[in-house]
Amino acid sequence: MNDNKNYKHETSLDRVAGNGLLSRRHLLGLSLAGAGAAVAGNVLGAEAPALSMPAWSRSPGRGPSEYGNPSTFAAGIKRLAPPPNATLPGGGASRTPLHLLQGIITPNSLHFERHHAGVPDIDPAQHRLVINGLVRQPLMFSYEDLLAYPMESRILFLECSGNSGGAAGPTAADTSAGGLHGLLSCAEWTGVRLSTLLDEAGVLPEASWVSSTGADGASLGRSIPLNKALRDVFIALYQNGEPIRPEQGYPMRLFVPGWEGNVSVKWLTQIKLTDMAANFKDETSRYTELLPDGKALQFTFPMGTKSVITSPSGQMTLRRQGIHEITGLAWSGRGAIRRVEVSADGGRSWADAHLEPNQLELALARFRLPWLWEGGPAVLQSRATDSAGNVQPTREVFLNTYSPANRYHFNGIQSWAVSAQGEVKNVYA
Ligand SMILES: Nc1nc2c(c(=O)[nH]1)N[C@H]1C(S)=C(S)[C@@H](COP(=O)(O)O)O[C@H]1N2
Ligand SMILES: [Mo]
Repeated sequence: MNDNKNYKHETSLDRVAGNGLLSRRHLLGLSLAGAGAAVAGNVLGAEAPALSMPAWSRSPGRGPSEYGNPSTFAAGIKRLAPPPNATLPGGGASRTPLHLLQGIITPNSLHFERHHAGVPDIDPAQHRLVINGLVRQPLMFSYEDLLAYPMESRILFLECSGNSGGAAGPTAADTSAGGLHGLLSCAEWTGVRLSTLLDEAGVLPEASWVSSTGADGASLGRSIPLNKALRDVFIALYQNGEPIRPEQGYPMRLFVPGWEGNVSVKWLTQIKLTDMAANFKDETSRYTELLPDGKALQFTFPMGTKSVITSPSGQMTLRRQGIHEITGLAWSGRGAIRRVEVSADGGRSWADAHLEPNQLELALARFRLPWLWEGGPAVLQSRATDSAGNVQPTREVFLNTYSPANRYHFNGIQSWAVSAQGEVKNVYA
């Protein structure tokens, strides 16, 4: 057995902020050995038993298969899906279990879903995409037609503007990181640039907006300004290398990098060039942010600069004192992530977390920082800064900006409290 309190005598640990935060240099060659016994109970004692050969090492396993599945032992890693809603058939959302995943890529089976009227079962051979309105030459494409165009791939996050809305509510929900922030995913998306198709249609000089409509029962429609449509918007056909999933808009969706998820219209069937926004119901009565004076902000497109700690996080329990890695995700709809700071004392002191160099624009960033938990209470927070200099606001600053009823675009700093028993809980600090 090892003594997991060895760290108390360890002088080589580089403490960088209050309540046990350790330097990110410990992740980059500055060893935690010596304190190693505190990282995990993995030191073999003299009395260690001989290794025995498990059953699965003694005979051949099952053969190759056509479409792979996770280990049955990992079957608990699922989307957080609510029970079906009888009043809104097919409507609702399932969340990505952010606290059970690592890295930045969301596996397709765990990409969050938000449907206004369920997932249509579209036969690509019968699906059409029309481009019309203020164009010289209206066009119609089949799925096969689009597959013949030049494509490009980008790793991009997608976030619903209702994500983390619960964190703007009056009481702190007892939930997990995925439960609170899981209307967020990140994938490698491949498709055809919208500008390629608009060039072919010939945009007329009067056109200044692009409205897109889906082929689902909701006929969801959204308008975006033409300059964004020409800059980096594309029609996504592939998601992490395979055709996009029905839940994500098979056979094709609009993908609008960095902007609220609602504008990335799934099951895309029409793109219409206009000289003004269409003012669809989902950009008037919904997806607008109520302000303290009763007015509402319309067309708040980019998602805010934001970060969340995915571990340790809500509903987890730290089972031993010693060194734990604090890790999470950061992103911004206005650029790349440049910095993530972490606090273990509710925001009194902060330390820079480790980020990989060369962060991608409009993608998730994974941050990490070692933390020595000595058994006392702690409040863990993270704060992101993006390449445009935007800093994630406190919850209080966010709440003061909007009406108390607003639940969209929440990007305030969120707090996980760790009790002396090691229980981790969402709190308002
Ligand atoms: N046609 C259509 N497009 C849609 C929706 C929808 O219900 N219908 N939901 C929108 C919303 S609110 C979000 S957040 C994203 C969710 O994308 P996902 O389900 O692939 O995660 O799709 C958007 N596009
Ligand atoms: Mo959304």
